[in-house]
Amino acid sequence: MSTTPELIAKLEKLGDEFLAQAQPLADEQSIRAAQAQFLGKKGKVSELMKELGKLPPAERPQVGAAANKVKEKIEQLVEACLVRIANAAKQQDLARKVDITLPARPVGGGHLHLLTQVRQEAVAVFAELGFVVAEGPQIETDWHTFEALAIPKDHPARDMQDTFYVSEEIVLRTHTSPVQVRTMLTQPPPIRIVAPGHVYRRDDDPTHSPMFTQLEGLAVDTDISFSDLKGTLLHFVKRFFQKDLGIRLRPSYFPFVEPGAEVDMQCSFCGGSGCRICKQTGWVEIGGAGMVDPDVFKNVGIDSERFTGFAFGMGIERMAMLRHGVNDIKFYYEGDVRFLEQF
Ligand code: 2NL
Repeated sequence: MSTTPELIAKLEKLGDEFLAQAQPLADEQSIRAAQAQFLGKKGKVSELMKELGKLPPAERPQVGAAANKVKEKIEQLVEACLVRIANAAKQQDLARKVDITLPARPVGGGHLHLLTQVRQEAVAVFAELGFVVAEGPQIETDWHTFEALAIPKDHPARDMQDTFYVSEEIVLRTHTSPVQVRTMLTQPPPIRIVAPGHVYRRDDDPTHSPMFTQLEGLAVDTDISFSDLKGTLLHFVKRFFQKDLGIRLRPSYFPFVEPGAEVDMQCSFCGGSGCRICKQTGWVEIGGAGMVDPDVFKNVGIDSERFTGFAFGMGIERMAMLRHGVNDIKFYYEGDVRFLEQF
């Protein structure tokens, strides 16, 4: 049983005792535990205060005051300890060594899509020959897409199976020919244009996409001949593939040309000796061509007695495939960076 002065001395000692215990602690959790050990319900201060009842009532306030003082002191020490560990953590963070001489992680640079590259390269070859780029709407009238090109109403190309109809008279263009039609309607010969762009057909399988990219060409002048067509296509193939490859024209039918031909070139992979790409034939088809049919000239108001013209069309996806060995059309549109970044 303690006397009042003894109890006060014991209380006062608790402050130093707490300090000694908390000083080496380095994390908030253990400081809070120490705090509870001194100030909690069953803590050291409460323990001493149990003796208060045994003192003469007149002396009790003195002891109460001493207890409050030591509680306050311990609270302050807790605060000080928390500030100390926060500062220590900050110092540790600041002292962390950063090697600013390390090379930065490389940032992958973007580039044009393969089809855009191929399209620009093809256009550049025709530009050297004096062709200029013409563009037009992808949502077209039936007249510009079919009627003007002498594609009759019952032609298979107009089949619901092939054409996306927006309405009875409006379609998604199935080729870029309406661009040439619009040019002929608004611009007198001589005309030398290439029309690259997206076209749409109701096809979707491993070798067909509902949207793909075409490049068509048109030359109209007073004395354009079939040999001009052949020379233009031969020059294109040699220049675009940077190889001395030959072409051949096989008679074929398109409603808007007469005569019409399918265009083959010697296989750029094997040079004509036969391989997987050309199915051992040495030749690959790259498009179609022909002399503009007089009916088409009539539809756009060009005098077919004075003017002749050639036209051709090819697929950009096919050009890219022959240039880079891409074996599935879906790679062009999937946006897989592992494919795209190779080009
Ligand atoms: C192909 C076939 C071709 C044309 C496109 C054309 C355009 C007008 C007049 C006459 Cl305005 N012809 N274009 C002619 C022959 C063939 O394309 O296989 N394309 C991928």
